[in-house]
Amino acid sequence: MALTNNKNVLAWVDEMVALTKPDKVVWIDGSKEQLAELRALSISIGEMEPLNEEKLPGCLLHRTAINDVARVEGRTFICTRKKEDAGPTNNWEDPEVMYAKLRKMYDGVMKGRTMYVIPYCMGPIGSKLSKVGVEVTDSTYVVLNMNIMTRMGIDAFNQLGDESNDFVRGLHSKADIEEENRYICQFPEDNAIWSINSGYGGNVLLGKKCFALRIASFQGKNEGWMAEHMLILGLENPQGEVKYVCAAFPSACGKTNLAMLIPPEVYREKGYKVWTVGDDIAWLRIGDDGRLWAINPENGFFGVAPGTNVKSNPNALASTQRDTIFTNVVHNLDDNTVWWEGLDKNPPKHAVNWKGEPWDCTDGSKGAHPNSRFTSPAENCPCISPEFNNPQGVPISAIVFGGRRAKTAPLVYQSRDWNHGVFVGSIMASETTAAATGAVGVVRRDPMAMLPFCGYHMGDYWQHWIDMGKRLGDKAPKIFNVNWFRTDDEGHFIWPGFGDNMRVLEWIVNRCEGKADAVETPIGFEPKPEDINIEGLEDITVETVRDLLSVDKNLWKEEAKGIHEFYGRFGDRLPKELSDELSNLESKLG
Ligand code: GTP
Ligand code: SPV
Ligand code: MN
Repeated sequence: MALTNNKNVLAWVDEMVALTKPDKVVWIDGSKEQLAELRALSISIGEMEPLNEEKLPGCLLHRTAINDVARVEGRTFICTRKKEDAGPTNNWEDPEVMYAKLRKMYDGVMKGRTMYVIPYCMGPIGSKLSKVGVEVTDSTYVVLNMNIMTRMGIDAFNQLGDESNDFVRGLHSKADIEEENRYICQFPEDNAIWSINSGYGGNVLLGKKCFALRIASFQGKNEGWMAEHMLILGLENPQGEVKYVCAAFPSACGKTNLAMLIPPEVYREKGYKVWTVGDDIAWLRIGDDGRLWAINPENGFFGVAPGTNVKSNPNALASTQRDTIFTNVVHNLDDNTVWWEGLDKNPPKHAVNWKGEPWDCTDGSKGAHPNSRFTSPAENCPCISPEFNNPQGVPISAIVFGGRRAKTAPLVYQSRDWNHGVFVGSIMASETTAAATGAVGVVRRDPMAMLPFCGYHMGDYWQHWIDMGKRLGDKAPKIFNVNWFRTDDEGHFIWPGFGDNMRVLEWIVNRCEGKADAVETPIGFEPKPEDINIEGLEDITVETVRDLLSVDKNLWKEEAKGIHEFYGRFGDRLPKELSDELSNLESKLG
């Protein structure tokens, strides 16, 4: 039975039913009873496997098809009426052409299947900053994941109300999981997302990247706010004051880890603590006080499993110990639990790998897919911020950009002002990871970590950043860049990273409060090496920090050439402020 009187929702669901022709339609109310039924159903049809109820209560294991393990950027489209509105960094197709092509593929695709109608809210229920979506899908994996990642169920329809038409329409079908017919299509001008032939996270949990970034970035441009690929954390000092920081790193470059950071002992003793508000997406608006405020639109974490362990990220690991869905990890048959590379040094002897094959690690192959994931409720996280559900969000003091760079980028630097900070974000580059299909380890430009997620022309997006800065004036957050991934001649990471990133965060927050010194370099302000606290670190000396902060002018001159080339793609939509910043950098490099 329909759960809403909203005629816009009812008419759209009718249209989707007429197109896909499911045997049955189930409206998801979010009740415990309905979820228990769905879990049982999902297990009975083999989509999920139940895990050890004592060790991992409420947890489930899922394996995707072998050809369907990550986002597919080559098959992701922004369908705006005018091609130039999608910009040079997005795949584009005319909406009418794409709808016509996809309609043929969706026609009758749910025959013999059930359609689930999922109402969900991105952001705290009752917040003016939140937005509602409705996803129809033929996958129980999607329903059970959406239950963790969003505020799902009847509350979302209450938030929408009976009259509003402001909801994002998401259509998903697994179809036959055919790689060559996989499409992830955003129609920003229609508030619509059509996804077909995938059953993997970012392609099918339509509230996440498709809505909360691609559609929302377009909405934000038109409505005067921002949707960003950023974690949000609160850093509490010994006096109990909390400062909030947002950070944008590309996929699999450390957002979840930084968001859940546990400070090193020397900081913990003094009373420092980090609180997690979000680990992947931030929606940012200017508050009544003129400052920038952030909410996390999500309700859970879709985190990278490999490398997560008691040392690197105990908070993430703790979050996965109940009511979690594991995707593409190793199934330990001895005690019906899960394992992944980097969890501990005891791979299970009697196990099944992510492909569903018997596996015992002796052949040298990886048991878990490098992009295997956990979906965990935010409320499981031991350091979840008391402000997590605050409808106002949290005020942001600093914005941090970063990526994986073996050489060029120093450990940390600060931009001279907002527009220079927008420049710093726009020239971000990072080595690619397993979070998207394609080659891994290739350096590519990834402005603001939004290359795969910006729902409109990247030049207009940069202009929007510049305009937001004008509105914020002297209340604008300070902008920084970090790089945890510089390597030595043997390719080892020099900086210990993880909890020790606190040492860099401290300098960042102190800079925001005018409490720390800096030296000017051609690329921006840097700490004096002795101002990064290395107390308690074994292998790091002030000299190592000096090295990590070094700016190689020759590498940066090469970099400037690369930026020219990249900027050239944006034509007259490149804001003049940014080309001026590039000239300025070149003149400072000499
Ligand atoms: P998405 O969920 O794809 O957006 O990724 P993310 O940005 O949240 O990345 P995550 O925190 O899951 O980290 C991805 C990988 O980077 C993991 O293998 C981590 O072990 C590794 N990593 C995270 N932080 C650090 C760090 O400070 N230093 C080093 N060397 N590796 C890190
Ligand atoms: C990312 O790739 O940035 C992720 C995972 O957070 S996904 O949901 O697949 O986009
Ligand atoms: Mn992400």
